[in-house]
Amino acid sequence: MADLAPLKQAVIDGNAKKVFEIVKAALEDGVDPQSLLTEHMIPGMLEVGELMAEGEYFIPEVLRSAKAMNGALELVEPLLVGGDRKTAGDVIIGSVKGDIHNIGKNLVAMLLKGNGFTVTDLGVDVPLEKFVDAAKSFEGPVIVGMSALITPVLDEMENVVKALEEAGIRDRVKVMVGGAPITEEFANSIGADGTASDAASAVSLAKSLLA
Ligand code: B1M
Repeated sequence: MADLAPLKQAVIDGNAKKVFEIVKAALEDGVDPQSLLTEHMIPGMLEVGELMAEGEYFIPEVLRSAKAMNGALELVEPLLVGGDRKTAGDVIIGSVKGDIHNIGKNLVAMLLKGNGFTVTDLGVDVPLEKFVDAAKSFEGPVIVGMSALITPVLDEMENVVKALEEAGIRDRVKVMVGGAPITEEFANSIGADGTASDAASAVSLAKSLLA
């Protein structure tokens, strides 16, 4: 049986090889991929955030951890995403303009796909026109999901909501926002339709928004 104890520390150390090997061995042993994320890898990234806030870690160290995490996510993704099935709905997702964090956004996209949603991932640092154009390209209901991890970019979420209104498509577009600094109050204040604190809750929210 794969030894999972060192996985969190390997993420903190940014040891991509070790993270990849532990995750690979665990998956071969039949360990639940979601528990690898929620019990080991995400807590590792959160500790990296604390080390960054304390001035112990700087960008190079944080980037190493992010690369280690993203490398192993490639192993986890096919298992979370699963095979073909009827779509549960369409979701456009991206990290807003000015924000290049993508780990949380990628996890949300992965879990949505795993739950049958068709996901258009616009990537990071996405200008509002891209969100609006993508939403316009759908005729029926669609969710626009925006992720933000840093407070200076939060206004951009409100700008996108306003731009969707100005484009005359707000009535058929649901807006979902998320990321560490996002609160329910903030989501309400910008006119979003909902927020979720993690990827699993994002799936439940997406289901309820399109129900
Ligand atoms: Co940055 N960074 N970072 N960083 N970084 C944070 C966010 C920070 C909290 C660290 C700290 O100081 N403690 C801080 C933000 C402070 C603030 O503004 N409130 C910070 C800062 C300041 C910065 C820079 C400004 C640093 C600098 O340059 N001086 C810079 C900004 C760059 C930019 O975006 N313009 C920067 C850069 C970076 C790296 C590039 C080095 C790297 C990102 C690499 C990458 O993503 N590929 C990085 C990282 C890794 C972090 C921390 C350490 C980890 C983020 C992460 O991956 N978390 C982060 C500390 C922290 O968050 N505690 C930090 C794990 C991930 C699974 O969680 O992303 O929260 P999270 O996603 C969750 C939920 O939030 C939710 O579900 C996800 C899964 O459970 N969720 C959604 C997310 N999106 C959602 C969307 C939804 C629904 C739910 O619907 C659409």
